[in-house]
Amino acid sequence: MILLLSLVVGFSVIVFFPSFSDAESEPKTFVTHSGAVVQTSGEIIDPLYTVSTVEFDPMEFLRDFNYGKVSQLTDGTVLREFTIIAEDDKIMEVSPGVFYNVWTFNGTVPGPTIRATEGDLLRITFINNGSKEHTMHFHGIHPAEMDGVFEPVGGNGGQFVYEFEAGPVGVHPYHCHVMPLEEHIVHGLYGVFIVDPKEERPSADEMVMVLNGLDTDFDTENNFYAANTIPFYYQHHPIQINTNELIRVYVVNMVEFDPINNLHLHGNLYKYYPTGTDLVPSFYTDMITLSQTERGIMEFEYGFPGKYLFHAHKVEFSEKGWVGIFMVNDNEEQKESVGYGT
Ligand SMILES: [Cu+2]
Repeated sequence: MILLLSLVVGFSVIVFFPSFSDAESEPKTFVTHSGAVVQTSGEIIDPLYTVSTVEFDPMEFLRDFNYGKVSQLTDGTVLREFTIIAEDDKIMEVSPGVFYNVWTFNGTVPGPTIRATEGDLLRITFINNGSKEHTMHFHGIHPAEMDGVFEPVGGNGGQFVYEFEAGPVGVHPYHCHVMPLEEHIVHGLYGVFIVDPKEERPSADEMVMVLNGLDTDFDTENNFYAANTIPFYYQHHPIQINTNELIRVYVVNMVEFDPINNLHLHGNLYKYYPTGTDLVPSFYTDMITLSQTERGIMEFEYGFPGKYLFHAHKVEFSEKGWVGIFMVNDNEEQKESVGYGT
């Protein structure tokens, strides 16, 4: 009997081993975690993987703030309602010819920038249309059961309603908090949560920059870096701003794997408010260093028109995509044209 078994096993190895070797150089067919049958010819997800694609415009994301559906409770509290839908089986062309399986909140990486005023009541209906469990974990102050850690939301339509008071004032990340955490974050399940002070900050041209990295070959090292997901985007499409106009950037570092990231601005210095929690700046500098989920608010004005770089001064990151340009135009108009929190 043992002899017979050995013969069968031996025969199987001889018959099947060559087919494993051949398969390495040919397109492989496999089934994704949501059941789609796809083909890929390499170690990275390539264009043959076309389940559904994500369109993302970093220029639109830059100044896009989602204030939710606003109403007022009987006690006068402002209620802001949001619906956030998670998915985990889309791809995005992050650089010409480079396709990446993104996990998204409301279809984009980063997810929508959620914005409220301190003391508002937030009601976020979270729907998980992915195939894995996901959550929304907000940095900030809220009850334990609203923390998005111990209440995993099942896939294929699972729901959870997060409800808490917006606070403290500042800029905070939100992200999925399901294990393995690194995997859920690096695929794109994160976004920015801004809490404005009750007395508004001065009018400014406001924008959001999420510093992120893309591990497109799944070796736990980033292959690309960016401000707002697409490497080199703001270098090829400079951000148009005006002279003598206050610029306010909400910056959040979501890079994983590398312990630090940083941001250097050319031809200028900025006031920096770590986490945005204080209304008095802590630094006046041209360089900040940020670890995972560290964030803050930068404020500056340019007096001279022209082209100015901003980038990681960790040169490896800037050479792999984390670099952009402010195109400073002469501002003949008065500042009345600038709206707060546009
Ligand atoms: Cu998740």
